Amino acid sequence: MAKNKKDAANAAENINDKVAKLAAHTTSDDGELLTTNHGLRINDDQNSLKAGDRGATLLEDFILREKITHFDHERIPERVVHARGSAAHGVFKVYESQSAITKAHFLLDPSVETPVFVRFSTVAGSRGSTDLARDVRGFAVKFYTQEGNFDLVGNNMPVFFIQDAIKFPDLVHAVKPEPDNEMPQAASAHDTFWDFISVMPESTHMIMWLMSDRAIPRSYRMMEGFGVHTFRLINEAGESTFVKFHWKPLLGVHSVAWDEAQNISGKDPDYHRRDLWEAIESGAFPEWELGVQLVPEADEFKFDFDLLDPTKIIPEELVPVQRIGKMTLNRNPENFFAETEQVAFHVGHVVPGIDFTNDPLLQGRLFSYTDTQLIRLGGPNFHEIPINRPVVPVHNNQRDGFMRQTINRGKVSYGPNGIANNQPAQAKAAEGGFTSYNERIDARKIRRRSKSFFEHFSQARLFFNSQSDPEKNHIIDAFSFELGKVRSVEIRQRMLGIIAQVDKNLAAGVAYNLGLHVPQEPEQPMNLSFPADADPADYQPVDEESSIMLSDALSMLNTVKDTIKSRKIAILAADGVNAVSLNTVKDALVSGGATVEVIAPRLGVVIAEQDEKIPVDHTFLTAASVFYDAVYVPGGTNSVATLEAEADAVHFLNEAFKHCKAIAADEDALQVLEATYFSKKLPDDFSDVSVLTEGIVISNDTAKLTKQFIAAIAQHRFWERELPRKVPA
Ligand code: HDD
Repeated sequence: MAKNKKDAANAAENINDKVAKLAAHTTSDDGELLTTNHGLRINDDQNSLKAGDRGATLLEDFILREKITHFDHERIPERVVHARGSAAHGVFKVYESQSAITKAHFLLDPSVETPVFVRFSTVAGSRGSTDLARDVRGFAVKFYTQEGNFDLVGNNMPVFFIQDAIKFPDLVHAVKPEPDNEMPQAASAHDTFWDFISVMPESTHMIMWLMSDRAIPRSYRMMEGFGVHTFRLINEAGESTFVKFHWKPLLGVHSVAWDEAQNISGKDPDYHRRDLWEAIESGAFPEWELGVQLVPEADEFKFDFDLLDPTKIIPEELVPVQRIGKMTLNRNPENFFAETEQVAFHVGHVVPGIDFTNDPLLQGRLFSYTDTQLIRLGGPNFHEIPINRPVVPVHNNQRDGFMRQTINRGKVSYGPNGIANNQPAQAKAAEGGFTSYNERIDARKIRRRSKSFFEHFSQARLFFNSQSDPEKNHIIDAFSFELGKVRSVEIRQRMLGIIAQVDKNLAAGVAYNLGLHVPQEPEQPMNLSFPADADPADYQPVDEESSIMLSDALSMLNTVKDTIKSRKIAILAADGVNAVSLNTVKDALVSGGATVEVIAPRLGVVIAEQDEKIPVDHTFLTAASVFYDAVYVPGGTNSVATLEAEADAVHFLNEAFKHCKAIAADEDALQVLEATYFSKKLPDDFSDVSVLTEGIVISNDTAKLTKQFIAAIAQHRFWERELPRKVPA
């Protein structure tokens, strides 16, 4: 049967072009006259219709009523989780055909550029909450493939809190603000969360990730992503391979300090949103490689954990991550609401060649995502919202419902049918028709969990053991902060019992800060998550050793540290600054891809020693060291004298030092550094300072300073500065 005109047009153009398809729905008001929603031109949009110029407003004023009514309905329910987020458009390309393992079209042809839309989010906070909460980050990717949409709805942590989706509402209720007083916002540091966790030992591994610096990323652009569950890839021959999906950021995995995160939350709650937006606007397109860990079907039971258990990783040392393609985010959305807010992801949106496993968390998610959109986006036609539409045409017998956009022609809305030649016809597998993997199932109906899911500590321990000393200290601090905010001593005590199962030093460090003792044995029963008729003893966690003791991939210490691309550097200056060194350093940083901003006591310009006018980007009022990755103080007698006497400038440097950032200064700006508390840590002979371990560069040789400063910034942070313990600011 002949395709309709629109389909033919789609086939003729690049069918994969989501940009063009979205363009059909975009509009601009440039040069246009104001109208009502029905196209009537409006003459006066400043005054309502009244009975006399001092009289009451008339009900007749349909223009006023339309405008106010629309406004009254502008909000939709926020996402029940992941409400706070930001998104971007981009493209994905596979490096080479993956036909040996999958028939998914977008993973076969390196010349195909698949459009994507990616939304990053926090989990617990409301839409307007801070980006820098200690939280998991959502990492949801919609691939608009030529076989329909594939959504990889993952997080920046590779495991999850619970093993079965039936516990998800409990988890979310526990972590969200407490129901009586709606506090605290976007924070897990409260009684209900830790009460729940303290009787759910299956959460222990995830909690280790959540208490690590992974929960406070420097940028969305510097986070890993994980599909979490084990999925399946299916090739043309129908063979299945188990797969874990990874996103590896080309800029490496970096985090901020907790003190810094809290500071940013007050000074710029949009920090991650702004960072993503500005990076893309400036052409510094964020990139990730798609990685896969592949496990042949025959090896399903080869591991000391269950592949179906979402609280377990497959250590990269056991199964390496193969990088098979690259995603580049290259375009900001046109409209936050229409795109970022209305995008609807669903873990059940797969394409032929990708399939599910029986992970009970994944299975429950398959129900939840469509269901939630029905209330959030107001009905069953949310797939027609432009951002959600696939790039391929949709043909089925689904009809009607709130806000239906498609005008389906003809009489037939059922199948099979004779009137319309039994169209739309089902697609044969050879035509791309989806068929589920033919997994053999021979089982009794049972409401239970496999015993292979009962081991909860070995990978939590593997994670902790694999961290560097500063990372371990951060985890101790994070537990101490979170449990310190918990009011119930009982809950604190129970949690100590759990973390003592992971590592005695960890528990001892936290116990010390809480003024408690590590219990000899955890409180019993440790696990309250078992059925009414069960024997609690059968539900106690089993503790086994992991088959590997350390995994380098788990520590951020080992991440990419070879670039200053897209880092933000502050230059502190005042009138009389040495323009030559300022410009030389600035130019070198900018050509390395960094953004450089000049911060001075007031806006406008600073007049340099050489009379040059240097534009000022921010003052100490509008900027703070927590917005920057590194700081440089050029020389110049007057500038140095002003900055030394400027408390905010000194504080800026103290804080940058506290947060372990690279700091550079001309030798003749030393006076400013001497006003800081860390001056006593500076050696008399600066050539002694090992730039790469301490991150402080002081020199009057600008070429040398620039080179060393760039090397230091690329290291990101100098956490060793905190050893043995933190430094004040
Ligand atoms: Fe979920 C949103 C990721 C378990 C139910 N989830 C949501 C988003 C991400 C994830 C990134 C935001 C998507 C967006 O940006 O719009 N969720 C995960 C991961 C999980 C997970 C990685 C475990 C591995 N989720 C999970 C379970 C359930 C849900 C077990 C329910 C049974 N998730 C939802 C939801 C949300 C959602 C209620 C809220 C908003 C939405 O779906 O569109 O359906």
